[in-house]
Amino acid sequence: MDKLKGVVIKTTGSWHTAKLKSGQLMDCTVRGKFRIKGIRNTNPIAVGDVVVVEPNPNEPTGVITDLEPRTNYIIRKATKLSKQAHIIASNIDQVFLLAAMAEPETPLMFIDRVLVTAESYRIPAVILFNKMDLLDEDQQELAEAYQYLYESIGYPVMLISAVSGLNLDQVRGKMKNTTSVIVGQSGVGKSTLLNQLQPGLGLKIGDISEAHQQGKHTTTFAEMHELDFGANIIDTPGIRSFGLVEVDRAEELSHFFPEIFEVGQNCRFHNCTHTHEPGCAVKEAVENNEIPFTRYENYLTIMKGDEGDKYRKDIYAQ
Ligand SMILES: Nc1nc2c(ncn2[C@@H]2O[C@H](COP(=O)(O)OP(=O)(O)OP(=O)(O)O)[C@@H](O)[C@H]2O)c(=O)[nH]1
Ligand SMILES: [Mg+2]
Ligand SMILES: [Zn+2]
Repeated sequence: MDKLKGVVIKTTGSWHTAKLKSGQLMDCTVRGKFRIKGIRNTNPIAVGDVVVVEPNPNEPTGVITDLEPRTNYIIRKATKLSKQAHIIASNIDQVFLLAAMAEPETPLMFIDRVLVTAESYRIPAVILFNKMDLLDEDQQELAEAYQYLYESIGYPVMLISAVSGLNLDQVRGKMKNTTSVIVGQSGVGKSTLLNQLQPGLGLKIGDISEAHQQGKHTTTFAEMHELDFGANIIDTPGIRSFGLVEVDRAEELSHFFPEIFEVGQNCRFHNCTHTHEPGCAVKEAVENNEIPFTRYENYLTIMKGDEGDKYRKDIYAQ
Protein backbone atom coordinates (compact mmCIF):
# COMPACT_ATOMS: atom_id res chain seq x y z
CA MET A 1 0.00 0.00 0.00
CA ASP A 2 1.09 3.58 -0.58
CA LYS A 3 3.08 5.32 2.07
CA LEU A 4 1.64 8.48 3.56
CA LYS A 5 3.12 11.46 5.29
CA GLY A 6 1.87 12.81 8.58
CA VAL A 7 2.59 14.80 11.72
CA VAL A 8 2.56 13.08 15.09
CA ILE A 9 0.04 14.84 17.32
CA LYS A 10 0.02 12.47 20.29
CA THR A 11 2.11 9.65 21.67
CA THR A 12 1.03 7.29 24.43
CA GLY A 13 3.50 4.53 25.07
CA SER A 14 3.88 2.41 21.95
CA TRP A 15 1.00 4.05 20.03
CA HIS A 16 1.44 7.29 18.14
CA THR A 17 -1.36 9.26 16.53
CA ALA A 18 -0.37 10.71 13.17
CA LYS A 19 -2.39 13.36 11.40
CA LEU A 20 -2.13 12.54 7.70
CA LYS A 21 -2.09 15.07 4.88
CA SER A 22 -5.75 14.25 4.23
CA GLY A 23 -6.58 15.31 7.79
CA GLN A 24 -7.30 11.74 8.82
CA LEU A 25 -5.96 10.58 12.18
CA MET A 26 -4.22 7.21 12.26
CA ASP A 27 -2.92 5.31 15.27
CA CYS A 28 0.47 3.85 14.48
CA THR A 29 3.17 1.65 15.90
CA VAL A 30 6.84 2.13 15.01
CA ARG A 31 9.14 -0.06 12.97
CA GLY A 32 12.87 0.52 13.08
CA LYS A 33 15.12 2.40 15.41
CA PHE A 34 15.20 6.19 15.53
CA ARG A 35 17.98 7.64 17.62
CA ILE A 36 19.34 11.10 18.15
CA LYS A 37 23.09 11.20 17.94
CA GLY A 38 24.67 11.85 21.31
CA ILE A 39 21.66 11.40 23.55
CA ARG A 40 19.86 8.33 24.75
CA ASN A 41 16.20 9.06 24.32
CA THR A 42 13.50 6.84 25.76
CA ASN A 43 10.87 7.71 23.15
CA PRO A 44 11.74 7.17 19.49
CA ILE A 45 8.91 9.35 18.19
CA ALA A 46 7.69 12.63 19.64
CA VAL A 47 4.83 15.04 19.13
CA GLY A 48 5.66 17.31 16.21
CA ASP A 49 7.62 14.69 14.29
CA VAL A 50 7.02 14.46 10.55
CA VAL A 51 6.78 10.77 9.71
CA VAL A 52 6.14 8.37 6.87
CA VAL A 53 3.29 5.96 7.60
CA GLU A 54 2.49 2.62 6.00
CA PRO A 55 -1.19 1.81 6.51
CA ASN A 56 -1.98 -1.73 7.69
CA PRO A 57 -4.08 -3.58 5.11
CA ASN A 58 -7.77 -3.76 6.06
CA GLU A 59 -7.20 -1.95 9.35
CA PRO A 60 -7.51 1.67 10.43
CA THR A 61 -4.00 1.57 11.92
CA GLY A 62 -0.53 2.01 10.44
CA VAL A 63 3.18 1.66 10.96
CA ILE A 64 5.67 4.53 11.14
CA THR A 65 8.59 3.54 8.94
CA ASP A 66 10.52 6.78 8.54
CA LEU A 67 11.21 9.98 10.43
CA GLU A 68 12.10 13.24 8.68
CA PRO A 69 15.02 15.14 10.20
CA ARG A 70 13.84 17.36 13.06
CA THR A 71 14.47 21.09 12.75
CA ASN A 72 14.69 21.21 16.57
CA TYR A 73 13.40 19.49 19.67
CA ILE A 74 13.24 20.01 23.40
CA ILE A 75 13.97 17.26 25.85
CA ARG A 76 13.73 16.58 29.54
CA LYS A 77 15.34 13.94 31.67
CA ALA A 78 13.38 10.70 31.60
CA THR A 79 13.52 10.54 35.39
CA LYS A 80 15.27 12.70 37.91
CA LEU A 81 18.46 10.67 38.15
CA SER A 82 18.37 9.11 34.73
CA LYS A 83 20.95 9.83 32.04
CA GLN A 84 18.24 9.14 29.49
CA ALA A 85 16.25 11.86 27.84
CA HIS A 86 12.62 12.12 26.83
CA ILE A 87 11.78 14.26 23.82
CA ILE A 88 8.92 16.57 24.76
CA ALA A 89 8.23 17.99 21.29
CA SER A 90 9.93 18.66 17.97
CA ASN A 91 9.75 21.03 15.00
CA ILE A 92 8.50 23.96 17.05
CA ASP A 93 8.52 27.69 16.31
CA GLN A 94 8.11 28.96 19.84
CA VAL A 95 8.11 27.96 23.51
CA PHE A 96 5.44 29.47 25.75
CA LEU A 97 6.71 29.29 29.30
CA LEU A 98 3.71 29.46 31.60
CA ALA A 99 4.61 30.73 35.06
CA ALA A 100 2.50 31.83 38.01
CA MET A 101 3.04 34.24 40.90
CA ALA A 102 0.92 32.04 43.17
CA GLU A 103 -0.63 28.58 43.41
CA PRO A 104 2.02 27.42 42.61
CA GLU A 105 4.59 30.21 42.66
CA THR A 106 7.17 29.68 39.90
CA PRO A 107 10.75 30.29 41.08
CA LEU A 108 12.83 32.58 38.85
CA MET A 109 15.35 29.74 38.75
CA PHE A 110 12.76 27.62 36.96
CA ILE A 111 12.17 30.40 34.44
CA ASP A 112 15.87 30.92 33.83
CA ARG A 113 16.56 27.22 33.30
CA VAL A 114 13.78 26.96 30.76
CA LEU A 115 15.07 30.07 28.99
CA VAL A 116 18.60 28.63 28.89
CA THR A 117 17.25 25.46 27.36
CA ALA A 118 15.22 27.36 24.76
CA GLU A 119 18.27 29.49 23.90
CA SER A 120 20.41 26.40 23.53
CA TYR A 121 17.98 25.01 20.96
CA ARG A 122 17.58 28.49 19.41
CA ILE A 123 13.83 28.44 19.94
CA PRO A 124 12.23 31.84 20.72
CA ALA A 125 10.58 31.91 24.15
CA VAL A 126 7.58 33.89 25.40
CA ILE A 127 6.89 34.17 29.14
CA LEU A 128 3.32 34.18 30.42
CA PHE A 129 2.54 34.98 34.06
CA ASN A 130 -0.82 33.35 34.69
CA LYS A 131 -3.33 33.61 37.56
CA MET A 132 -3.08 37.41 37.75
CA ASP A 133 -6.66 37.36 39.11
CA LEU A 134 -5.34 35.84 42.36
CA LEU A 135 -2.79 38.54 43.16
CA ASP A 136 -2.93 41.34 45.70
CA GLU A 137 -1.46 44.72 44.85
CA ASP A 138 2.06 43.92 46.04
CA GLN A 139 2.18 40.69 44.07
CA GLN A 140 0.90 42.50 41.00
CA GLU A 141 3.70 45.01 41.32
CA LEU A 142 6.19 42.18 41.59
CA ALA A 143 4.75 40.59 38.45
CA GLU A 144 5.20 43.91 36.65
CA ALA A 145 8.79 44.09 37.87
CA TYR A 146 9.44 40.61 36.47
CA GLN A 147 7.81 41.64 33.22
CA TYR A 148 10.17 44.60 33.02
CA LEU A 149 13.16 42.42 33.92
CA TYR A 150 12.59 39.83 31.20
CA GLU A 151 11.43 42.30 28.57
CA SER A 152 14.61 44.30 29.09
CA ILE A 153 16.53 41.14 28.12
CA GLY A 154 14.36 40.75 25.03
CA TYR A 155 11.76 38.13 25.98
CA PRO A 156 8.12 39.03 25.36
CA VAL A 157 6.18 38.82 28.65
CA MET A 158 2.40 38.80 29.12
CA LEU A 159 0.51 39.05 32.40
CA ILE A 160 -2.59 36.94 31.95
CA SER A 161 -5.42 35.11 33.63
CA ALA A 162 -6.79 31.99 32.02
CA VAL A 163 -9.80 32.30 34.32
CA SER A 164 -10.75 35.98 33.87
CA GLY A 165 -9.54 36.16 30.25
CA LEU A 166 -7.05 38.97 30.94
CA ASN A 167 -4.79 39.64 27.93
CA LEU A 168 -5.67 36.40 26.16
CA ASP A 169 -6.02 38.29 22.87
CA GLN A 170 -2.33 39.12 23.15
CA VAL A 171 -1.59 35.42 23.62
CA ARG A 172 -3.67 34.47 20.58
CA GLY A 173 -1.86 37.09 18.52
CA LYS A 174 1.50 35.64 19.48
CA MET A 175 0.41 32.04 18.82
CA LYS A 176 -1.25 32.68 15.49
CA ASN A 177 0.37 30.96 12.49
CA THR A 178 2.87 29.06 14.63
CA THR A 179 3.42 25.63 16.06
CA SER A 180 4.22 26.27 19.69
CA VAL A 181 4.75 24.22 22.81
CA ILE A 182 3.49 25.29 26.21
CA VAL A 183 5.57 24.24 29.21
CA GLY A 184 5.50 24.90 32.94
CA GLN A 185 5.13 23.29 36.33
CA SER A 186 2.12 21.15 37.09
CA GLY A 187 -0.85 23.29 38.10
CA VAL A 188 0.16 26.62 36.54
CA GLY A 189 -2.80 26.36 34.17
CA LYS A 190 -1.48 25.14 30.80
CA SER A 191 -4.57 23.09 29.98
CA THR A 192 -6.90 25.72 31.44
CA LEU A 193 -5.34 28.32 29.15
CA LEU A 194 -5.86 26.16 26.05
CA ASN A 195 -9.47 25.47 27.04
CA GLN A 196 -10.01 29.24 27.31
CA LEU A 197 -8.34 29.97 23.99
CA GLN A 198 -10.55 27.41 22.31
CA PRO A 199 -13.91 26.92 24.02
CA GLY A 200 -14.99 23.31 23.65
CA LEU A 201 -11.49 21.85 23.59
CA GLY A 202 -12.34 19.99 26.79
CA LEU A 203 -8.88 19.27 28.19
CA LYS A 204 -8.78 17.73 31.65
CA ILE A 205 -7.93 20.18 34.41
CA GLY A 206 -6.58 19.39 37.87
CA ASP A 207 -6.82 20.83 41.38
CA ILE A 208 -4.05 22.43 43.35
CA SER A 209 -3.13 20.44 46.44
CA GLU A 210 -3.82 22.56 49.51
CA ALA A 211 -0.92 21.12 51.45
CA HIS A 212 1.80 21.63 48.84
CA GLN A 213 0.38 24.32 46.57
CA GLN A 214 1.31 22.17 43.60
CA GLY A 215 -0.60 20.69 40.72
CA LYS A 216 -1.38 17.00 40.45
CA HIS A 217 0.12 16.13 37.08
CA THR A 218 -3.25 16.01 35.37
CA THR A 219 -1.93 16.09 31.80
CA THR A 220 0.10 12.93 31.30
CA PHE A 221 1.01 13.01 27.59
CA ALA A 222 2.03 15.78 25.25
CA GLU A 223 -0.59 16.45 22.61
CA MET A 224 -0.83 18.89 19.73
CA HIS A 225 -4.10 20.80 19.35
CA GLU A 226 -5.13 22.68 16.25
CA LEU A 227 -6.85 25.87 17.40
CA ASP A 228 -9.44 27.55 15.19
CA PHE A 229 -7.76 30.96 15.15
CA GLY A 230 -4.86 29.34 13.30
CA ALA A 231 -2.29 27.88 15.68
CA ASN A 232 -0.94 24.47 16.58
CA ILE A 233 -0.26 24.27 20.30
CA ILE A 234 1.31 21.36 22.12
CA ASP A 235 0.03 20.92 25.69
CA THR A 236 2.54 19.09 27.86
CA PRO A 237 2.62 17.43 31.28
CA GLY A 238 3.95 19.60 34.12
CA ILE A 239 7.72 19.48 34.28
CA ARG A 240 10.08 19.46 37.21
CA SER A 241 13.19 18.88 35.19
CA PHE A 242 13.72 20.36 31.80
CA GLY A 243 16.23 19.64 29.07
CA LEU A 244 19.91 19.00 29.28
CA VAL A 245 22.29 21.52 27.91
CA GLU A 246 25.73 20.29 27.11
CA VAL A 247 28.44 22.91 26.98
CA ASP A 248 31.94 22.01 25.92
CA ARG A 249 33.63 24.87 27.70
CA ALA A 250 32.52 26.74 30.83
CA GLU A 251 32.39 30.10 29.04
CA GLU A 252 29.80 28.73 26.63
CA LEU A 253 27.02 28.88 29.20
CA SER A 254 26.89 32.65 28.81
CA HIS A 255 25.77 32.15 25.18
CA PHE A 256 22.42 31.13 26.63
CA PHE A 257 22.05 34.30 28.76
CA PRO A 258 21.72 36.94 26.02
CA GLU A 259 22.36 39.95 28.27
CA ILE A 260 25.40 38.35 29.91
CA PHE A 261 26.75 37.31 26.54
CA GLU A 262 26.40 40.81 25.15
CA VAL A 263 28.11 42.58 28.03
CA GLY A 264 30.71 39.79 28.18
CA GLN A 265 32.11 40.99 24.86
CA ASN A 266 33.79 43.74 26.90
CA CYS A 267 35.54 41.47 29.42
CA ARG A 268 39.33 41.61 29.50
CA PHE A 269 39.65 37.90 28.67
CA HIS A 270 37.75 36.53 25.70
CA ASN A 271 37.19 33.24 27.53
CA CYS A 272 36.00 34.94 30.73
CA THR A 273 33.52 32.82 32.72
CA HIS A 274 32.39 35.94 34.66
CA THR A 275 33.11 34.22 37.97
CA HIS A 276 36.55 35.24 39.28
CA GLU A 277 38.44 36.91 36.44
CA PRO A 278 39.83 40.46 36.70
CA GLY A 279 38.48 43.02 34.26
CA CYS A 280 35.11 41.29 34.05
CA ALA A 281 32.53 43.60 32.46
CA VAL A 282 29.68 41.31 33.52
CA LYS A 283 30.47 41.55 37.24
CA GLU A 284 30.72 45.31 36.88
CA ALA A 285 27.36 45.46 35.09
CA VAL A 286 25.76 43.38 37.88
CA GLU A 287 27.12 45.82 40.47
CA ASN A 288 25.69 48.74 38.49
CA ASN A 289 22.31 46.99 38.18
CA GLU A 290 22.65 46.81 34.43
CA ILE A 291 22.36 43.04 34.55
CA PRO A 292 19.64 41.75 36.90
CA PHE A 293 21.20 40.21 40.00
CA THR A 294 18.81 37.24 39.96
CA ARG A 295 19.93 36.36 36.45
CA TYR A 296 23.61 36.51 37.38
CA GLU A 297 22.98 34.46 40.51
CA ASN A 298 21.14 31.80 38.51
CA TYR A 299 23.90 31.84 35.90
CA LEU A 300 26.39 31.01 38.68
CA THR A 301 24.19 28.25 40.07
CA ILE A 302 23.84 26.59 36.68
CA MET A 303 27.56 27.11 36.08
CA LYS A 304 28.37 25.16 39.24
CA GLY A 305 26.24 22.32 37.92
CA ASP A 306 24.07 19.90 39.79
CA GLU A 307 26.28 16.88 39.42
CA GLY A 308 29.67 18.37 39.92
CA ASP A 309 30.72 17.60 36.37
CA LYS A 310 32.38 20.71 35.05
CA TYR A 311 31.50 20.29 31.41
CA ARG A 312 28.04 18.91 31.67
CA LYS A 313 25.33 21.28 32.80
CA ASP A 314 22.15 19.49 33.63
CA ILE A 315 19.38 21.96 33.42
CA TYR A 316 16.93 20.99 36.12
CA ALA A 317 13.97 23.22 36.38
CA GLN A 318 13.60 22.90 40.14
N1 LIG B 1 -7.45 31.61 39.81
C1 LIG B 1 -6.97 31.04 38.71
N2 LIG B 1 -6.87 29.70 38.64
C2 LIG B 1 -6.37 29.16 37.52
C3 LIG B 1 -5.95 29.94 36.41
N3 LIG B 1 -5.51 29.12 35.45
C4 LIG B 1 -5.65 27.85 35.94
N4 LIG B 1 -6.16 27.87 37.18
C5 LIG B 1 -6.44 26.71 38.05
O1 LIG B 1 -5.25 25.99 38.27
C6 LIG B 1 -5.54 24.60 38.42
C7 LIG B 1 -4.62 23.76 37.55
O2 LIG B 1 -4.91 24.01 36.19
P1 LIG B 1 -4.44 23.04 35.00
O3 LIG B 1 -4.87 23.71 33.74
O4 LIG B 1 -4.88 21.65 35.24
O5 LIG B 1 -2.85 23.11 35.14
P2 LIG B 1 -1.74 22.43 34.18
O6 LIG B 1 -0.65 23.40 34.07
O7 LIG B 1 -2.37 21.94 32.93
O8 LIG B 1 -1.26 21.19 35.09
P3 LIG B 1 -0.67 19.74 34.64
O9 LIG B 1 -1.52 19.19 33.56
O10 LIG B 1 -0.72 18.95 35.91
O11 LIG B 1 0.74 20.00 34.20
C8 LIG B 1 -7.02 24.43 38.13
O12 LIG B 1 -7.71 24.36 39.36
C9 LIG B 1 -7.38 25.70 37.38
O13 LIG B 1 -8.72 26.08 37.54
C10 LIG B 1 -6.08 31.37 36.52
O14 LIG B 1 -5.75 32.16 35.63
N5 LIG B 1 -6.58 31.86 37.69
MG1 LIG C 1 -2.52 20.09 32.04
ZN1 LIG D 1 33.53 38.40 32.39
